[in-house]
Amino acid sequence: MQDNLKQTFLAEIDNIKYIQELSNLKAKYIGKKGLITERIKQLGSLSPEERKVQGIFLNELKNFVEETIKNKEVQLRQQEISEALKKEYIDITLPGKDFYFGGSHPVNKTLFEIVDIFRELGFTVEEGPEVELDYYNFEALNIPKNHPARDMQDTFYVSEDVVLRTHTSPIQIRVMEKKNPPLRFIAPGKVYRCDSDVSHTPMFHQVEGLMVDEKVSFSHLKGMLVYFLRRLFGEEIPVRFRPSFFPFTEPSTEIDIGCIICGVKGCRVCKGTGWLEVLGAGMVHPNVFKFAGYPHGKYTGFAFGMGVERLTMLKYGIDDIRLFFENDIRFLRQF
Ligand code: 2U9
Repeated sequence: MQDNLKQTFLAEIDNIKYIQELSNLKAKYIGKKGLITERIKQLGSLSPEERKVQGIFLNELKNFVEETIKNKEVQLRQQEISEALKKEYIDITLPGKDFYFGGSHPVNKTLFEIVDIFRELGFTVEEGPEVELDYYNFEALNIPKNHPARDMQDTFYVSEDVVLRTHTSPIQIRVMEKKNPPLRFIAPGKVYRCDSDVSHTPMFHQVEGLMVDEKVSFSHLKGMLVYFLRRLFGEEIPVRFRPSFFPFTEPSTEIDIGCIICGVKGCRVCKGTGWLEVLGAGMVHPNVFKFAGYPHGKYTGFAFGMGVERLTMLKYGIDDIRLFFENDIRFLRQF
C-alpha cells in the first residue's frame, strides 16, 4: 500500500510541467493534512514493532518526496531559463538599423572645394563684416552716389551710410588699406541683395579674389581662372571669355563654361545658348587703387567673383536656389 503511494507520487510529479503546480503536490503528500502526514499521525494506533517499521518507512518516504520536489523545482527552473533564452535570442550578426551622419551643406561643399583650389594656388583667405559702410561697399569700388548699382531696390540699407554688403568686395578694399602688394587672397562670405525668385535669394554666398603686384596681367587672370574652372568642373570643360562691364574693373569680362547639362548643344538650363556664365572678372580699375591709397601706376591686379549657390546648382543640376535654404532633410541627404 505504501509502495503504491510512492508510485502515485512519482507518476504525478512526472506529469508536472510548471513550478507553480509543485506546491499543490507538496501539500497533497507532506502538507499538514497530506497523505504521508496523515499516515504518520496514525502510527500511534499500530503495534510497537509495526510502528517502528512503518515509522522508518514513512519518514524515508517523506524525505524522498521533499528531495524529489526540490530536484524537480531545480530542473523546471533550468528548463524555464533555457526556454526564455531560446525565445528571447537576439541574432547579433544581423545588420543594424540605418542611421545617418550629418554632413556638409552642398553650398559649403562647393565653397570648401573652391577654397582648396585657390589655397593650392597660393591664395590666402580673408574675411570682413557683413554689415558694412556704404564707403567700402560702393564708394571705394568706383560706384559713386547715384550709380544704379546702389538702387534701394537691390540694397538693404541699415542707415544712410550703412548697408548689408551686396558683395564681398569691401573685404578687398579693407585688406588693401592695411597691406601693400604682393597680395593674393580670396574673400568668401555671405552677401545680401533684395531679390527673390528661383535663381535669387536675399542672402547668398560669394567668393571673390584679388591678386595685386607689379606687372600682374590679363594673362595671369586667364591662366588662373581657366585652371580653376578645370579643377572644379573637369579637365575637358570648354571655357570662353566675353567682354563685360563692372565699375571696379577695366577691362572686364564674364566667363562661361560649356553647358554641363546638354554639352554645348543648347537646352533649358543654358537657355538654348550652349553656355553657362560662372565667373565675372577683370583688371582692377585704377580708381580702386587710388581709394586703397596705392601710388598711381605702380601696381596692376586682377579680381574675380562668383556666386557659390549658382555653381552648386550647376554642379548638381538643381533648378531652384530656394531648396538650399528650406532645410529639407530629404534634399540635404542627397549630397
Ligand atoms: C576690388 C576690385 C575688384 C570683383 C569682381 C565680379 C567681377 C563679378 C559677380 C559674379 C556673380 C558677383 O555673385 S555674383 O553676382 N562678380 O562679376 N566681381 S570682378 O572685383 C573686385 C573686387 C574688389 C577691390
